[in-house]
Amino acid sequence: MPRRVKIAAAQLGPIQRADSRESVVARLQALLEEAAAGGSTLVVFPELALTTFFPRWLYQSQDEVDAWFEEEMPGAATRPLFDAAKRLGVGFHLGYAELVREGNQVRRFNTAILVGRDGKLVGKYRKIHLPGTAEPVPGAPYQHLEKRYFDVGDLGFPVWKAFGGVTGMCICNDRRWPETFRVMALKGAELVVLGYNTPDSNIHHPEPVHLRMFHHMLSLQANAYQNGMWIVAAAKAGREDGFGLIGGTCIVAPTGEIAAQALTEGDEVVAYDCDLALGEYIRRTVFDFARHRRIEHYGIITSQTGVKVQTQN
Ligand code: ING
Repeated sequence: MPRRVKIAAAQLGPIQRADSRESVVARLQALLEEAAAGGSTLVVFPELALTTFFPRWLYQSQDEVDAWFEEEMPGAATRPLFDAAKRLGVGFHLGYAELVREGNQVRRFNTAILVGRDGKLVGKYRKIHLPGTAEPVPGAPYQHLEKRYFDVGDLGFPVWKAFGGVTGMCICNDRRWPETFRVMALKGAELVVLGYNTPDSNIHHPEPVHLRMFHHMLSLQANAYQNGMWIVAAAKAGREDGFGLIGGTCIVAPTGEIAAQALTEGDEVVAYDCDLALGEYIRRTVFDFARHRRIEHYGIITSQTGVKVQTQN
C-alpha cells in the first residue's frame, strides 16, 4: 500500500559572511513557499542554513565565534519562517549552530531540527561526526574547524514517527559513515533528511575535484539502498566569499536511484512524491536485517575505534 509524501529539498545558494540572518530567512521563506505551492508537505533545508559556513575561518575571540550561533530557536530572526510554515501547513528540517547555556556551562552544537506541519518541534539532532581539525591547517587556503567550534552531538541518532513514516536526521559528514544510517534503519527509519556544506576542494590532500560530487552521491545512494530508505539531502552551495561549496542537492530512493537532483548552485527547490512504502520490499528481502545480519561477527565495529592491524598470518 503506497504511503506518499511529497518532499522538497531546498538548496541554498551561497551566504556571504556579511549577509544578515534576516536576509537569509527571507530566502528560506521564499523556498518554503515555492515548495508548498508545488504540493510539498516537508521541506529540507541545508546544514548551518542561517549563516555562511563559518568554520572555514579561525577567529580571534570566542565572541566572534558565538555570533554565528543561535541561543533560541525560533528566535526573533527565525520566527517568520516558523510562522510561514505553520500558515502553509508545511513541516521543515533546518540546520543551525546551537548554543546551549546550562548554569555556567556553555555547549555548542552543529544542530538540526524537524518541525511538523503544525509548526511544533518534532525533534532535534546534534551532529556526531565532526570533520576537519581543531587546530588550523598551516598554509591551507581555508580551514575546516568544526572540531574546534562544536561539541560532539549528545543525542545519538534518534528517529520519530513523522510525515507518514519513521523519520530520522543526520548532518553533512554523518552521511559518509555507514553507522549513521544503519543505526537509524535498525530503529525503523524509512526516511532520513540532512543538510550539508561541502567545500569543492580538499585542503587535506590533493585529489581530482570531481571526487567531491562522486563521494557525496556514492554515500547517499549506497546508504539509501543498503538500508532500504529514502534520503533527502539539501546543500548550501556556490561561492561564499570566494570559497566554493558543491551543489548536488538530491532525493534518493530506497533503490539507490536518484529521484530528483538540483541543476544549479543557487537557491533551488527539487521535489519528489516519495512513496515511503517503496523500501519495504528491500527490507523484507535482500536487507531483511533479522534474517540476514550476523551480529556475532560484528563486535569490533563498536568495541574498537581506530585500526589495529591483526592479520591471521
Ligand atoms: N563538510 C564536508 C562533508 O563531509 C568533508 C567535510 C568534505 C569531509 C569532503 C570529507 C570529505 O561533506 C561538512 N560540513 O561536514
